[in-house]
Amino acid sequence: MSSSETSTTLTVHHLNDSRSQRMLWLLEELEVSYNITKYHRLEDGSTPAELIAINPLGTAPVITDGDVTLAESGAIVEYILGKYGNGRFSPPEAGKIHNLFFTHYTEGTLMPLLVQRLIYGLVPQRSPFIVRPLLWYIFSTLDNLVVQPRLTRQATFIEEHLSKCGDWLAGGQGPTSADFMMSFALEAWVEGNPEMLGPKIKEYVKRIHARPAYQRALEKGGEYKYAKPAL
Ligand SMILES: N[C@@H](CCC(=O)N[C@@H](CS)C(=O)NCC(=O)O)C(=O)O
Repeated sequence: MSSSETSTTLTVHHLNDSRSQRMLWLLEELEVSYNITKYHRLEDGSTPAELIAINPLGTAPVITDGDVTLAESGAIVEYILGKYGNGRFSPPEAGKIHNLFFTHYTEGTLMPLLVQRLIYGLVPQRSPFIVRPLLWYIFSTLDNLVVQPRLTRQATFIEEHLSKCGDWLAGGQGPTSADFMMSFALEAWVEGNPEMLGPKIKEYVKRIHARPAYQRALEKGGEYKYAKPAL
C-alpha cells in the first residue's frame, strides 16, 4: 500500500456494517489509543468516494498509521499485533498452526463463499420485476448446487474444531489473530443463516460479543448489524 505524511497516529477508517468492526475489537482488547474516521456505505452497499480516496481498492478496513496506509484485514491484524501487541494475544505453542490456518482461512475460503451467497441473493432482488422470478430460480439453483454444499462443509469443520479447541480457535486463554479474523465471518453467518450452524459456533459468537472490549468497540463504531444475539 501507499505512504503519506497525513497522519501520525493510528486511525481506523471504519465503514458501517463491515469487516472494520473487528479492527475496533482488536484495538479495544489491546487498549491502544486510536482514532476512528467513519464512512457510510452508499445505498447499493458500496464504499463512498471519501474512503476510496484513502484506499484505492475501495475496501474497508483500511488503517493509516504515520506514513503507513494499509488495507486487507489479515495484514492489518498482523501489523497491529506486531507493532502494538507486545506479545499479547499470541497463540500458545500448541495452537500456532491452528492460529495460522484460521487467520488465513477466513478471507481465503470462508468469506468468499459467504459473499458468493450474498451476491446470488442480491442479483434477483435488484433486478427488474419482470425477470425476477427467473433470476431467483437460476440463482437459488446455483446456490443449492455450488454454495450450500461447500458452506455446509465449512460449518461442520468449524463446529468440530470448536468442540475440541476450548473457548478460542488457537486453544489458549484469550483470542488471537484467528479469532479477530473469524469474528466477522461467523457473526455475519449467524445473523444471516443461523439454521446452518451448530451450537458451538453460536456459543463462540456469544463469547466474543460478551467481552467488554467488544462492547466498547460496538459503542465506538456505531451502526453494526451483525452483533445481534445468536439464535
Ligand atoms: N479481504 C478484504 C475484503 C474487504 C472488503 O470486501 N470489505 C467490504 C466491507 S466488509 C467492502 O469494503 N465493501 C465495499 C465495496 O466493496 O464497495 C479484507 O479482509 O480486508
